[in-house]
Amino acid sequence: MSDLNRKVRFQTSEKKDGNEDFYDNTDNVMIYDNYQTEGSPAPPKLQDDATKDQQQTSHDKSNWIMERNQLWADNANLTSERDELQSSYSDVKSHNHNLTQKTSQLENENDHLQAVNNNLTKERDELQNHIDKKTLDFEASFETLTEQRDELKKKLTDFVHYSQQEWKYFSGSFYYISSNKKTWHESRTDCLQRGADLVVVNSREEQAFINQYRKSMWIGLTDSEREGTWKWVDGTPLTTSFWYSGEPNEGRNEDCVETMFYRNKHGWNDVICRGKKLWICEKKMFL
Ligand SMILES: [Ca+2]
Ligand SMILES: [Ca+2]
Ligand SMILES: [Ca+2]
Repeated sequence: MSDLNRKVRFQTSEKKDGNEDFYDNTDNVMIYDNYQTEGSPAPPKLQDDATKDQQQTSHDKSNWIMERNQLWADNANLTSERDELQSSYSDVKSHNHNLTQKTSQLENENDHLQAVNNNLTKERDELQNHIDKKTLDFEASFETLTEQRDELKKKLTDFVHYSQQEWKYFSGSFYYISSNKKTWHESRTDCLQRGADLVVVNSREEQAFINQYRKSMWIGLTDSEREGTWKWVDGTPLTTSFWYSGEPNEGRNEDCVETMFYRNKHGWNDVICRGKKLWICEKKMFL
């Protein structure tokens, strides 16, 4: 510091003697910078030093102002940068918050979709099981229907066939009445060859249907297996009978039965099986 180096110097060149001049010349006391002792080179002239000091001070002041201005400018820049960073930080923070919310929403949506997917999978499996069961049911039904259709086709074919052969239809059966005469066994064989059998009389109505032909004909009833035990050709026992008055009488080993039209009356009669008579076949249709 230049202030610390200031010393007092007298202008000895004008001192003549003693202390009296000392006081007279106190007005000439000058302050120097960079004082040097006696014998050193003379200090610079006062006028030059003052000017230099002023110039230095002015220069320092100018520098300080410049530095201060620079610092203000730097401060302003830093403040601006800080504000920008603060703003950016806020944006990032806000963005991060939004992302967190979005992530949370997506997780919720994902959970919801997972639940929906699970439900749909379950429903699909149930539907698949239902479809599989229905398919099996349908296949079974289809098989049954196919069988029924085949049966109906066969029945229709039979119906057409027996109709064309001039068989007579009555209450679920076709009937064939022969035009020639044979033994009971030969007659039954003929019916079997036609896909039928000798008639089994199941009701009064059926007997009435047969009576309208006003003929004597073999029917499918016999006691040839066991005397007195009448049995139809389909294996069923006799329950409802329409015997002619006085029949069955067994006569001469009479084991086969005809439905007889005699003296304007209808009824059954047991006769020997080897006699030759007309016969009537029955073909059940089960329509
Ligand atoms: Ca019958
Ligand atoms: Ca008999
Ligand atoms: Ca008889």
